[in-house]
Amino acid sequence: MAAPPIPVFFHEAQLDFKPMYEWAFGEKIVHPETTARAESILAAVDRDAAAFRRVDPKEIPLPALRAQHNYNLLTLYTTAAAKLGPKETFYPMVFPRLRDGKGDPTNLHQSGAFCFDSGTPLTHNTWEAAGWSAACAQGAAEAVGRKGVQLAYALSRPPGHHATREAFGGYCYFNNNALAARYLRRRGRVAVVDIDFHHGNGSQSLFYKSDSVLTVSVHGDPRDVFPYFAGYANETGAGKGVGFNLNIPLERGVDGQHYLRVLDDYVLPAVRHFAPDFLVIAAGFDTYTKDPVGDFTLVLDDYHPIGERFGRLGLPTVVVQEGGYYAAHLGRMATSFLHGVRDGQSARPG
Ligand code: Q9C
Ligand code: ZN
Repeated sequence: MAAPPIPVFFHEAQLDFKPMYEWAFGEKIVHPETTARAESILAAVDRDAAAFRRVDPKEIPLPALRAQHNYNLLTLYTTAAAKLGPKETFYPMVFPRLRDGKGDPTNLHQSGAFCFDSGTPLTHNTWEAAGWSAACAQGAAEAVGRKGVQLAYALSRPPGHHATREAFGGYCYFNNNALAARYLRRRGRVAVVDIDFHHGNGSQSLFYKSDSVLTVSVHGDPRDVFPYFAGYANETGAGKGVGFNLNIPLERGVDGQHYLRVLDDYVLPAVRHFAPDFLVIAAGFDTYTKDPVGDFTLVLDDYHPIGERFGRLGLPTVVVQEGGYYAAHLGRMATSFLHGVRDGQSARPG
């Protein structure tokens, strides 16, 4: 029996957000988190109508955002929407040493109180785009949690895994994959596996004290790459969450064979041992060899077998889009990966 098409959650308003540039190691560069990324994925999905169907998300209920994020963060985004013109962009510049959530979210000059890096701009439609991006994750989680869909994909853009309860950063404004996990947690135990090139510091922090959500992240060694201050192997959880966070930092240059071995030897056994009811995959494709930000060396053909490994876990699965900046091939990476998950799910048991 052929598997039903995979729902792809996406809202057109996510295309209106256009971060312009970023300072990277002294250079002013075109911002890597472009609309072309989403367009590449949409084109690949539309070319493959037998496997995918597009779904418009419903607006995410405000209480769902408020349950996860400091209200000041929402106010800050609506402040940007109200105060910035369509051509304006605002980069936080002054960061108080302690981010205790104190600052005036109606004053953009204090936005550094709710932000941890200088590459994540506010514009007049950050709120709109980030809200719909979160809605995609919520919609995909509902499809899996409530409607019994085995695999759903949130084409979330801007991405989310760096966003914490009270701070944006790393191109992320709301933590989309954590919203999906939070939704599913009401119905069972959830494993969040983050395969973006960068450590999922936001998702880690949001579930750090939880024993009902396992967070696992495989990423470039934070001694050398963003987010620098989190992602180390000795971060294993706190309180009753001790043992429910797993970080696997890897050296630069890791290839597909090495990556699959890490999944087989560490990631999949940890997920199986946890025995979750649901799987959320924070799927970044900045592990690609041509990616301008990441420095692993995976090739296009690696993403199907990676997806297949996760599919063979036989769990209802939400895939949430994270990074991946080689836009021209991003659609092929995302769709190969999703085909892999689906093929793994239907190959099971095996
Ligand atoms: N341009 C995600 O992949 N900037 N975020 C590094 C080099 C931060 C990446 C500087 C990279 C954040 C979701
Ligand atoms: Zn990334």
